[in-house]
Amino acid sequence: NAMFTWQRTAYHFQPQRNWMNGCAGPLYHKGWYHIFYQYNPDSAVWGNITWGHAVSRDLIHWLLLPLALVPDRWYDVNGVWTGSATRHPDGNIYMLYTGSTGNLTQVQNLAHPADPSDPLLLNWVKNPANPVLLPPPGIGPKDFRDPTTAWLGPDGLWRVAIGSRMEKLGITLVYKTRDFLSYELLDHYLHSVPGTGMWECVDFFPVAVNGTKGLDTSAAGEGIKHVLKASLDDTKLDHFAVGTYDPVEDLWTPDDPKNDVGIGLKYDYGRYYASKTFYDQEKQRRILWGWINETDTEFDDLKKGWASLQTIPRTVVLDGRTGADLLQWPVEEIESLRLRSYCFEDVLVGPGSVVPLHIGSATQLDIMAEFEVELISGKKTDEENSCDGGAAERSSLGPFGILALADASLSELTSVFFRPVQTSADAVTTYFCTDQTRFSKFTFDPL
Ligand code: DQQ
Repeated sequence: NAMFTWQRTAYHFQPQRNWMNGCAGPLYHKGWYHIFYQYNPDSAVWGNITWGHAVSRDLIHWLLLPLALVPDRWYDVNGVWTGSATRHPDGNIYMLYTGSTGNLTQVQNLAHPADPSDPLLLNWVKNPANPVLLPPPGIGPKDFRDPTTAWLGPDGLWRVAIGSRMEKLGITLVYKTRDFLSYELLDHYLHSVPGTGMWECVDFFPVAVNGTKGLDTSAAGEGIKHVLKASLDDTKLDHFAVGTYDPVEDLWTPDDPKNDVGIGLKYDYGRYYASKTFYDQEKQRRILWGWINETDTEFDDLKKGWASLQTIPRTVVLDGRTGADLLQWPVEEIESLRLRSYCFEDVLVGPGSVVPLHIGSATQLDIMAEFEVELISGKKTDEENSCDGGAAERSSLGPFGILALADASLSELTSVFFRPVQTSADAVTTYFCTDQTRFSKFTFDPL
């Protein structure tokens, strides 16, 4: 019989074993990048959610540290959930996080490093005033979670946003605070979008209209746009929109209502959820973490003993070409992992062909590919289709892409491909797809 072994990843962040979901409180402090991550120390399925903690000098190589926050109070006994860090001018770090209480009510709690001068922020202390925020009237006790990093307003008060819903209306509540202990709920939402349901893991951050530098979360005013993002509980997809924030009225308005939060652009069209950004004040970057949840079953996860990854962190800037989208790119530190590279220019990929690219053997590949497609103007249009047909279904212009993890006979492979669909004589919609129906899930070690 063959010994099944599931490949572990080589360079995506994951703990040694067990379940991980979205990150929390990412920050840069005294020479170290910190990630806290929701973790189940006891099993490879969600539960007993605790904050794992790791540090890195380069966002690529990580050192696992002891658990930072465990569910050991009545106000977080059913889980230390998503939270965010605010680096305060007083030199302290204010960590707000959601606790799931004994009766599964979601409340917000405050924690601080025991010693803010410790570069590793090893020990954390929960504020005796916890919980500092309870679900307000009209908000469901299980619809009140995931506080954002706070930002400073022109009145000298901090703002914190928390996603929620009213029926199917996705909403973002905003609280004002001076001390992170007592809060005033604003009498209006920062923003809301009908039909989008519960907004999890809300993120709200400024981006520079010109240039590629990241901005501190409190930046506002001329030459700045604000991104509002929500993880939609109903669809498990991360949506964002670019808009304009009025820091006096505490109102955010999408620049393009057709691309509002939850109905327009997504950060990523693969497995990607519960993302969160932080401002890297060392290199003046806005960095985005995303959680890659599994596509296999709980049985598989228990069998292999681990579940989920974090994406390679990405820098995020406004797309200067349109001012209406974001450009994301893996942090430059990832290039330190590249040992050798091959470049293939002007490879012609004819219809129905598979063109092998000979690179010798490799265990991990970082592939950058550009495809040029010649439009056949005036061609009959394809009926609108998407990724659903997998890599086998053809449209007039594709699909084309990469066969990754393919064995020599091409019986096992993972397709990553583009499918342009000519929806009218000169308009094309392009889908970016993966087809995992024939992917190689095991490596066989025949005994
Ligand atoms: N996961 C956390 C919540 C958050 C959800 C609980 C997003 O705080 O809303 O593990 O996946």
